[in-house]
Amino acid sequence: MNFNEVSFEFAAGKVNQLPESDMPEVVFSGHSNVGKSSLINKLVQRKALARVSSQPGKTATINFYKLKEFRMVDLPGYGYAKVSKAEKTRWAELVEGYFSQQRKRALVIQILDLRHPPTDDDLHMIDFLYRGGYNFAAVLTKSDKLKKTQFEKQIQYYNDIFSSIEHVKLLPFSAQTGFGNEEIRHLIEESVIDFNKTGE
Ligand SMILES: Nc1nc2c(ncn2[C@@H]2O[C@H](COP(=O)(O)OP(=O)(O)O)[C@@H](O)[C@H]2O)c(=O)[nH]1
Ligand SMILES: [Mg+2]
Repeated sequence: MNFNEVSFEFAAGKVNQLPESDMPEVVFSGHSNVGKSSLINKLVQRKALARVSSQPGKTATINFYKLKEFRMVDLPGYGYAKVSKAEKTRWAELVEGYFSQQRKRALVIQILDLRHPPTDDDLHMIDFLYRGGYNFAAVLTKSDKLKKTQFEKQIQYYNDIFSSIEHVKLLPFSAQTGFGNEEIRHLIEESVIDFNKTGE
């Protein structure tokens, strides 16, 4: 599957601005600063398709990137403490509005920081995805920051956390070294192919 022909397509700040869903979508969700933009850039081997460390708290949009066979949907990061209540409400309306639409969602990638336990917001999101029956996987990022024994301990920790959820895939990753990149691409490819076979 071609991951290199990619272009930014659209930023939606309101539910009624969401573009038509006429291609399989791969959705990226995570806490602000977890490394979502870095993951997206690494997958498509572009330095700055998704901006890294853009100012948190800036107007949150859902960004669409078009590839040959699917779209990447970059949800606004959540959990940034300094965001106003009004902005949090807007975030919730936008993201809930996105998920409430009938769309060609092939896969949701929930990004978590391998070094730390999931936050309450992370757990809320995971619960939402699980209950909603979405095909989702967890990418455990920033793995380069851990030494081998710590790495193994954290992988075990995350395995235990997710043990009650059947079939969820856990994928360790590092945007710095590229570790795990191939596995994530493979999962995306598989999910898009499966989606095209079985339809919505
Ligand atoms: N060491 C390391 N740093 C990372 C990794 N992924 C992201 N970062 C850093 O974490 C910060 C936030 O990354 P960014 O991609 O902007 O996060 P986003 O807010 O979730 O989009 C930046 O300083 C990145 O360079 C990783 O895998 N390893
Ligand atoms: Mg970002």
